[in-house]
Amino acid sequence: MSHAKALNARRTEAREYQTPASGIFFTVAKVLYTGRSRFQTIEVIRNRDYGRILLLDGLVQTTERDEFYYHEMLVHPAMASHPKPERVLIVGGGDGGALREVLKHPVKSATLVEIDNQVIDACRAHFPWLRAAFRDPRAELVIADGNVFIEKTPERFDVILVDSSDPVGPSTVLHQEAFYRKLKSRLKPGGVIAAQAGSLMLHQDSHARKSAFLAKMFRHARLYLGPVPAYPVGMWCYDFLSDRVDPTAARKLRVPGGLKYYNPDIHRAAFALPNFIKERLWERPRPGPGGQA
Ligand code: AG3
Repeated sequence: MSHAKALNARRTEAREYQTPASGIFFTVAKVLYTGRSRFQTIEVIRNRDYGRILLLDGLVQTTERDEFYYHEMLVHPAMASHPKPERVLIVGGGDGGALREVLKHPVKSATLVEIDNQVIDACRAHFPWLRAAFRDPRAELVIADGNVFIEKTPERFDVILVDSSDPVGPSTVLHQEAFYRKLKSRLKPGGVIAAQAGSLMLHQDSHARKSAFLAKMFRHARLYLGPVPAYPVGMWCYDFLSDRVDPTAARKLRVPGGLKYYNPDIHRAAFALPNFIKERLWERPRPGPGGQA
């Protein structure tokens, strides 16, 4: 769902209508890129406070100023709690921020599957970390629909990261049960999935719907939170999924140096949820001391 205004290279303001009645705006210091691919409209603008901003169909995907809040929280909880993450898959994330974070770990390979070549081109030109990440010999880029790639690939991964767009509109399939079944079948034993899950306030129906099937599919299916200032309402959700790795019991988190947001205290705190969201999640009954649920 996009409420974006038409593209205009001379525009002075970019607004994301997060709902038909509220949202966020940025004054435009410069329009750096506008394009329309087979899949979406692509814009990169510059704003005084947030630096370069990538918008797809009028929705803010990443900003120079706050991208590390999101990318570190999508990537490191899974990577730091997996005992030995060697093969990593990123679905989406054409701006390369998640890839850059994955490469801070001693992985053997990091495969990024992005549907829209034009997003890669726009980001290569305007987000310098993308070029740097692709120079790393461990990084591999595949231009394909993530949903189709995951069906066809013979590979198995230790960690799969889903850096999709919102759980409404064109990315909806990446938030559905069939997709998660396929992802699970591509995990190595002991593997972990982390997926961006949308806004804490705006996507509550999606959290409730997803948690109902995810809790049946994985022994550990946990929603966790982190702030992202330029995303809707500023508070973002992620799913952590694994049959073996319990994110809140991991004794040793392997945290790379030089991070700006994530650390072990943040990791522990991120899994604490407010009451209103806990009440909406389908929580798996846990066996009590006498064996009853
Ligand atoms: N990842 C999720 C962006 C969702 C933002 N939604 C919105 N502004 N309505 C985008 C890719 C970042 N690497």
